[in-house]
Amino acid sequence: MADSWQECMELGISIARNAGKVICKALQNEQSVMLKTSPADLVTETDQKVEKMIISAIKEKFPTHSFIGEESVAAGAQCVLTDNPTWIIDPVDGTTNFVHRFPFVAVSIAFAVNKVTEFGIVYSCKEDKMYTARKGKGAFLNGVKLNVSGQTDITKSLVITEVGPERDPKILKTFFTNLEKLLNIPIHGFRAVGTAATDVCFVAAGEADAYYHIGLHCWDIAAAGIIVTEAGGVLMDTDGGPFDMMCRRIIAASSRAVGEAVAKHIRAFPCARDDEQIGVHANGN
Ligand code: LIP
Repeated sequence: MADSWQECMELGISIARNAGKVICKALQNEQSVMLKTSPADLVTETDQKVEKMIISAIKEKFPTHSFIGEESVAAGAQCVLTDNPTWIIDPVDGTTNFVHRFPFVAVSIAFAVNKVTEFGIVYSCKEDKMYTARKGKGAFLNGVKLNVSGQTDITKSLVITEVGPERDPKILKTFFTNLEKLLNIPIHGFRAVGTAATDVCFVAAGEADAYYHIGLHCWDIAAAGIIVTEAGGVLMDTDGGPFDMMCRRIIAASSRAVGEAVAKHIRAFPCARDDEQIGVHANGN
């Protein structure tokens, strides 16, 4: 059967690479920084410009497709995944890194049909690392096959997490309590890089053994999610249950054993699903 989505994936890769060039060029200039839901939830004109560029380039070829974009949702668009072919886009994953010129910034583009992700693309533009995966066809970094570490022992694991833009004292207390419990297992260590998409790709590449985060969004992890599963990893909710990209909770791990060990030691704070927050970003509350 002709691979009907391959053309979409090839277009997505080309668009991601071009978007990465725009981001890297913009890194040389001072950015006008705006705030979204908190004093640490940043957005720049580059985020908005790159998302518009990605969406218009795709619409030119596929005008009937749907879109979920971080900055479109922030401007009030609905964040609802339908059966229609849908592109899920984070134009600049790691915006705070971008503003500070911390060298981990990624373009994240996923494509879903009937609510199933067909492919994911994460382009870490400063590193020139193109992570890709097609459903059932493996995961790759610049064309080289990716495999998770396969680590099954949490006490031998390097774990990645992020605090995100939350500064609510109760949320921060939960974050640090979770981290303390994991460190006391003990795990080998933790890292926080500031871009969820790249964090998950580190697990896919076998460079870390687990990543967990509460409070991120579907656009942060839709693409990296298929990259880590196609690399042999597992995705789950932070309670160990089935992963749902709209529920804003994720564990990505080298093995089910490590993922479940993380789930056993952490608890989530309540946060509304992406598809229930219609327009919440628009007015920041
Ligand atoms: C970012 C995530 C990161 C998180 C940041 C932010 P953005 O996404 O990728 O993991 O720590 O707070 O949410 O907003 O840069 O696309």
